[in-house]
Amino acid sequence: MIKLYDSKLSGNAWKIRLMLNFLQIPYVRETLNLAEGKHKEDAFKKINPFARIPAVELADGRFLNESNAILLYFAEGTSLLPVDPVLRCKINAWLFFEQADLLRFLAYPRFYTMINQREKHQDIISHYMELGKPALTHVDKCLEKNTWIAGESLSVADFSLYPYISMAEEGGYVLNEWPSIQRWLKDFKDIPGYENIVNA
Ligand SMILES: N[C@@H](CCC(=O)N[C@@H](CS)C(=O)NCC(=O)O)C(=O)O
Repeated sequence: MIKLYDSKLSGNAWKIRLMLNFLQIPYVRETLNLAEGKHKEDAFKKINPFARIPAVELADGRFLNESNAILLYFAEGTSLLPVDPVLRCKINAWLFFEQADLLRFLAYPRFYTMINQREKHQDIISHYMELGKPALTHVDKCLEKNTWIAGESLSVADFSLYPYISMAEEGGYVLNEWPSIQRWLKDFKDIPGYENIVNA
């Protein structure tokens, strides 16, 4: 059985649960409390040398890490990842964009809000939001033309971008500014196996 190492409120880990559910791949969870710091210990670094979640342990005992790399692993051979190299390149481009241009700028304002340190980190939050807004506008423009992030089919790119965009308002973004993103967020919630980040 596949084991997913996650934490309760991690959007990066939510990406993996959404895809495993969609693909109906059974898995068990080991949910870490990141505040306890177990992920920084040597034992966990054998699971993920980057000392972060998410990580996956395969049935044969090998490990996968980095959320988008994990998504690609599970999507291989499914409708979420086409065989054509140009279409794959288009999807991969979105995965790189998510890591470089979106993740940090959406996740940190939310994180500082969650740990009640918004005031302390106001400068970095404003800076990140200045960088995050044009990236969201880029996503919105693309979704004006396409049903899904990488075209007319649901793909790995949707699973990568959905969690942090859907939670952006928790960090102070106002998603009304991006109507096509709002339409896509609604559509994504209807995919098979969808579950909220906290499903309890
Ligand atoms: N680029 C990584 C980022 C993973 C990441 O930032 N994970 C966070 C939780 S969402 C974490 O484990 N943070 C703990 C730490 O950095 O100490 C990915 O996409 O998987």
